[in-house]
Formats: sequence, C-alpha cells, structure tokens
Amino acid sequence: MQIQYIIGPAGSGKSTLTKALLDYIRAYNQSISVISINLDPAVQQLPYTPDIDIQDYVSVQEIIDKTGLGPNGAMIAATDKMIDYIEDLKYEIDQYNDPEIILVDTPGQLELFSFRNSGPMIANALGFGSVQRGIIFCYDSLLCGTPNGMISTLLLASSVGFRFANLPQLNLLTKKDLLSEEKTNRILSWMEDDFALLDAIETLEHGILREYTVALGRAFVEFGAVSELLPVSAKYNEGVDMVWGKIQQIVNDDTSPYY
Ligand SMILES: Nc1nc2c(ncn2[C@@H]2O[C@H](COP(=O)(O)OP(=O)(O)OP(=O)(O)O)[C@@H](O)[C@H]2O)c(=O)[nH]1
Ligand SMILES: [Mg+2]
Repeated sequence: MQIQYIIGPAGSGKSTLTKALLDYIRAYNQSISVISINLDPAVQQLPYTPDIDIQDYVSVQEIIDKTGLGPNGAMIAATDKMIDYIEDLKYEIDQYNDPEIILVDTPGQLELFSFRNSGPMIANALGFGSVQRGIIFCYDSLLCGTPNGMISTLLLASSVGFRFANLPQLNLLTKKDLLSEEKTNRILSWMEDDFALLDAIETLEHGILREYTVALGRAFVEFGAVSELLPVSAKYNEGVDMVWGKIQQIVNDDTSPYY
C-alpha cells in the first residue's frame, strides 16, 4: 500500500489534482485499486467524491454552530480534533481491502495541517507495516513566477518536509496552462540548475530583498531542496501521466527525500 499526501498552499490545486489523478489511475490502470481521503474539514465542494471523508467525523461548520468560534478558531479546533478519529480512518481504509494507492487531499490551511500535530500524527499512524508514504507538494504557478515567490514556496515545501520527517517529496508546478511555455521553462530551469535560480535572484530582485533571497537560495541549494519540478495542469489533464509515472518510482527508489 502506498499513501500520497497532496499538500500545498491554499488554492494551489490540491483537490483538482486529486481528482485528475484518481480519474487517470482508474481510466488507465484499472488493475490498480485506488481510493481517496479528504482531510479538509472545511471544504464545501470537492471536484470528486472522496471514498473516506473527515467531514463525516469533524466539520468546521458544526464547530462554529456549537461553540460560536470564528472560522479560523474553528478550523484550528477541527484540525486538532482530527487526531481523535485516526482509528476510524484506519478502520475505513481496512474496509477497502488493502488498496494499492491512497490519495489524501489535505486542507488549504497548510500551516494548520502541517505545523500542528494532526498532519504528522495522521501520517505516522497510517504509515504502519510496509505502507509506503510520500508527499506530493503543489507549487502554484501563480506564486512561483518570481525568484522571490519561488523561494517563499520552497520555504513552505521544506518546512513541510521537516514536519513530515523527510518523507519522499514529489514537487509539482501546478496550473501550467496559466503560464506561457517560455515562463514555464524559466521557472523549471530555476529548479533544475542551482546557478539559474541564484542568477535569477541576482538579476531580478533588488536591495535588501535580494541579499536575503540570495542567502535563502544558497541554503536551499546546499540543503538539496532545489529539485526537479514537474509541470502539470490538473484542470486540463496535462502532465498527469508524468505525475503517475513519478509516483510509481517512489515504490522503487526512496533513497532521496526529493524527486
Ligand atoms: N487554470 C487552472 N486552474 C486550476 C488548475 N488546478 C486548479 N485550478 C483552479 O484553482 C482553484 C483552486 O483549485 P483547488 O483544486 O480547489 O485548490 P486547493 O489547493 O484544493 O484549494 P484549497 O483546498 O482551498 O486550498 C480552482 O478554481 C481550480 O479550478 C489547473 O491546472 N489550471
Ligand atoms: Mg482543496
């Protein structure tokens, strides 16, 4: 069994990607059993029907109605409360008769899911026995068009890596249909060539921000976090086959935390 956690900033395309991957696996790999889990207790509409839904146990709206908390407080409460239902999630997974792949769609409030205890605890609890786990991190095209935006997203992606104890991490550039080919290639080159990112920072950023961004850029290069980005448009099903291919590799090669 393999569990992939789809993580990324708010609106980066996690749920759309979950749907695209589910559709792709079900259409082209019918011998592989795949199920989806929604771990977003606040989502009102999903583009797919999750097989297992945390909202059957925890709902932000219910917490708001019962406690009078505001949306942010209720989201924190809901995220922490998910921990109480780990055994229920495990039980539900068991009902699917050992699925080969589980895609886990995570909440938009990345910092709540990843930086509080619930995300890492759920990932640990579900990672029993020979279960393989990985993170699919969504780099939003709309946030990564400048070196500064790219470094900010790298900071988030690396923090998630720390919190999830360096699970293998597949990095995607989502919504590629919103970028020109030239811009896509430029962004990809920043992640394929250490010097390209540092060069771009030197050229495109200015003043103290440049100094700061260069220092962070160097740290990421040394840390090995600057790794291949796979461009994908989940909305138009472009590149989903490549994502699936990379996920498959995780089974065979989990020596590096970054793919
Ligand atoms: N053009 C384009 N839009 C996309 C793509 N993927 C997602 N979107 C749009 O981006 C918005 C957010 O997509 P979601 O899949 O809900 O993103 P998310 O990361 O699950 O959002 P939260 O769970 O709220 O954080 C929606 O309007 C999607 O239609 C894509 O590949 N191309
Ligand atoms: Mg979502």
